[in-house]
Amino acid sequence: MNPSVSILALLMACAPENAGQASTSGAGPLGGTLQAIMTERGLKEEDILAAAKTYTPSGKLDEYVIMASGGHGGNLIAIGVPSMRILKYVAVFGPESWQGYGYGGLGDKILYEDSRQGGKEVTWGDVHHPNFSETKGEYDGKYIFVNDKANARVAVVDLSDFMTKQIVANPLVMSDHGGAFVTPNTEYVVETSQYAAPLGGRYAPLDEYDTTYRGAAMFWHFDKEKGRLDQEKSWAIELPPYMQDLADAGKLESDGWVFINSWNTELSAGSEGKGKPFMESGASQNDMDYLHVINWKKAEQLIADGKFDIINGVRVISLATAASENVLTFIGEPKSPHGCDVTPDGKGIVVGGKLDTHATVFEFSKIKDLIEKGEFSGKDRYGVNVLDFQKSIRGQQEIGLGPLHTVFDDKGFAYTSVFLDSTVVKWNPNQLGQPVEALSVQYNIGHIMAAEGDTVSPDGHWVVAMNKMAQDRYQPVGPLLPQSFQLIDVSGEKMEITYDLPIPLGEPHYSQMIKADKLKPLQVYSPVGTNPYTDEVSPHAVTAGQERIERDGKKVHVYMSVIRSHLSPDYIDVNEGDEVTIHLTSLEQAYDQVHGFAIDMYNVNVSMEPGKYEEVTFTADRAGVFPFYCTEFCSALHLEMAGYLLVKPRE
Ligand code: RUQ
Ligand code: CUA
Repeated sequence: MNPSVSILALLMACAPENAGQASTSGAGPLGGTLQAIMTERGLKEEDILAAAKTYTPSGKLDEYVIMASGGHGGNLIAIGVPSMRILKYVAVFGPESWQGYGYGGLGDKILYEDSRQGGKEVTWGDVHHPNFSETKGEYDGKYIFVNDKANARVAVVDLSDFMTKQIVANPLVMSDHGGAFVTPNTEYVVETSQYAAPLGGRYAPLDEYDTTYRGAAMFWHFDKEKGRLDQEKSWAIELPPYMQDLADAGKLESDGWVFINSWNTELSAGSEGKGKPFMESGASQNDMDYLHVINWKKAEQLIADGKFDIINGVRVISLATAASENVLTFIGEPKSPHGCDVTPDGKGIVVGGKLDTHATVFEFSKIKDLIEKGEFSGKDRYGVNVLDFQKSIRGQQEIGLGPLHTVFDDKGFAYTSVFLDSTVVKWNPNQLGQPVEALSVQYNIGHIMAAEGDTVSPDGHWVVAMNKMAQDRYQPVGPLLPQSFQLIDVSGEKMEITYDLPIPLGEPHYSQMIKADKLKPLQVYSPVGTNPYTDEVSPHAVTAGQERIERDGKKVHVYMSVIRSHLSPDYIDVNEGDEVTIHLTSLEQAYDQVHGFAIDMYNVNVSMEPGKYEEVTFTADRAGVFPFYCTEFCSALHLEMAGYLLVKPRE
């Protein structure tokens, strides 16, 4: 729209009262009221325009869904676009009581057992980069994968019910960052290390940083039939201790390759207690670090040929093999690199630099050519071939101070987040030179995301600035402030901020935005008794009339049905010390008829969506009378949906 046309005038011209009239004098009832509200609230025309672009009337659905990392909240956040309404927090790496995740139900196995590494129980995660599953380079709406930087784990969230179905712990490294990136047909979910350490969780003093400390790129094989990562078919490549950072998988022309940046070719391990500089300056000495170029199709072949070692149960291509086979090659990248984003056509790789003013665009065809011809400019200290920087790049784009991440639209433009300048810079990766436009955002933007932005065909229209700071944007709520998303309309000639959304539960790192009609979520679990973790009807599910309590020595099995508005059986008599298992079946098949099941004082709490099977097991180690009840206001007689657990004391 031409901004010089008065929006107010337009609105009034459209008002039914003005139909057929040429006058836009502002006298009509709508115009009059709108004008009064604008005056009263101090709104400008562009505010009204932004509201019109994003306001979504009651009952209207959003066109896109964002799945955002919830950072150290350990969760994922589903957000509608353009309304920016928060739709759901999806519990992933930490317990969450609304979804009944981590309070005695079936999800506990995923959260507390499967995700253990070295025996420690970890109940939080630092979610970094969510990635949708892809088919032919397009989001297919089936799964989303996230990594946990803090504990080197990857989770699979099923988008049929927005539940976490699997968490795997990386057996090699202690922390990750370059994840969870998918290859264009979700053959693999890539997870690369961040802070180097001896692989497999061994001890070694910091003196051995250069000789013993290592990074790794883990290629988790995804079994699309089962919808789970297959640990047996997964493998890894050993990497130098250069602190690998962001990563991205090649697509189209560069399919079969993965790119990872890094920021510590200095091999700084901090002060080491020896008066050396902190990592902050120790790792910022060199003007260039190394972009890691990995030929994963070739690596897959090496694995098939048996050219691997086994570390902690994982097949690992050694650094020496990766180097000699050119499965791994390096190219210099300036300065304090961050962000590594492959262009939608797969031809370019854009790398930002936290201490640089440019984004560097690497040209895949040049890289491939140099590797094929064996034209290297040298080797790094670990024997990995290094390509000449100038011969590998398309060029460099002037951006501003501290470019980080880059996303793409449908018109061939790139949008880079610029942390220090607090701007979004629009530029053309095929026509490097002057940026097209810089938009100020509030403040210190980290990640940036675009509609369908990581696919081979981004949608354009919407870009989201994921800002790290928001000091004066929202009503103050104490020294810990929410993070801030700004929805930017990039469809017009100028970028416009249309909505500010505070994110009050963790610091998001990255997100993706999918066309809403690609998502086909379930309304109910069907048939009745479906175990959401197996997608099959549980052999322990009940139908109406089959409810019962069975006792086998000190083991008590309760087969309970859940339906408006009773839990059946509604009393459970056990002895102190008994091991109690309650098999719960929701007999509901009506959409949105959700119940819950909680036992007071026993830390038992599960969510019972229609048709769902759940199972809780606990030891009745506290004698007394414990009411249990339904936790969702499901019907007029919801309060009556309750019963008693009676635990008879030992003599
Ligand atoms: S990374 S701000 Cu947040 Cu995981 Cu670039
Ligand atoms: Cu069922 Cu409340």
